[in-house]
Amino acid sequence: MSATSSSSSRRGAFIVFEGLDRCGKSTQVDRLVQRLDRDGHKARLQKFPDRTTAIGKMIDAYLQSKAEMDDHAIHLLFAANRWECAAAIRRDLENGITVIADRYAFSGIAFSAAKGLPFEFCLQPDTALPLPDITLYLTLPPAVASQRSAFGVERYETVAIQTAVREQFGLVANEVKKRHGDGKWVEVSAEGSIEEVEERIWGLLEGMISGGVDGRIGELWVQSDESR
Ligand code: DGP
Repeated sequence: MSATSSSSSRRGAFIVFEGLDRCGKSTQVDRLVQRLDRDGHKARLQKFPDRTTAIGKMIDAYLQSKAEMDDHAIHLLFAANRWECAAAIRRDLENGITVIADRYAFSGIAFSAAKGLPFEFCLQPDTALPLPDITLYLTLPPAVASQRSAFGVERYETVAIQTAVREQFGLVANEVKKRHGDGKWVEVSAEGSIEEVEERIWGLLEGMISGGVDGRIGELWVQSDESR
């Protein structure tokens, strides 16, 4: 993290990246964080799941198929993993730090609903987490993602699962737009070179990051007066 702040009175932006496995999301998140650091912005990367905590270690074992777990139980663990990071996210945003999350509650819903859990059940445990100011959903056809290196290493990396997850992400997008407004969920094509995708993303985020954000941090799935 760098030492200078972009704005003193406005809070930091909470930016979430979502997408199917191997869509290039983590590469883009890393490049964005490096770019902000180079430009002297205060920014922090938050990966979900955060595999470093006690809960994160259980999730990691599950994803690597070293442990089995009931679908509901693992869903709640993923949500608990986000809750244990929520206070730090809120604090950083209030201190003018941009927080960039690699996945968030939207993956939680999409992956668990794709396994057959009821959508409403999937949505509940993340209610009132910090609301992202924008979620960029990187799009790539599952068949293209499956050609990328290392696809298939972890539990969810099959074309059938990724196709089902993509369908659920569509429902999640509708829910975000309905409850929080159209501008909170933006699709970005992840096709093309790494540099091309990076510029596409930067074009969408530059204003919000350099200007900071006005107003209080919202609560996920809780409709405020502004979003009604
Ligand atoms: P990643 O570290 O970004 O490769 O994500 C690990 C895997 O975990 C990926 O297949 C997506 C999945 N995942 C991420 N968050 C959640 C969640 O909240 N619930 C479920 N069921 N799966 C998730």
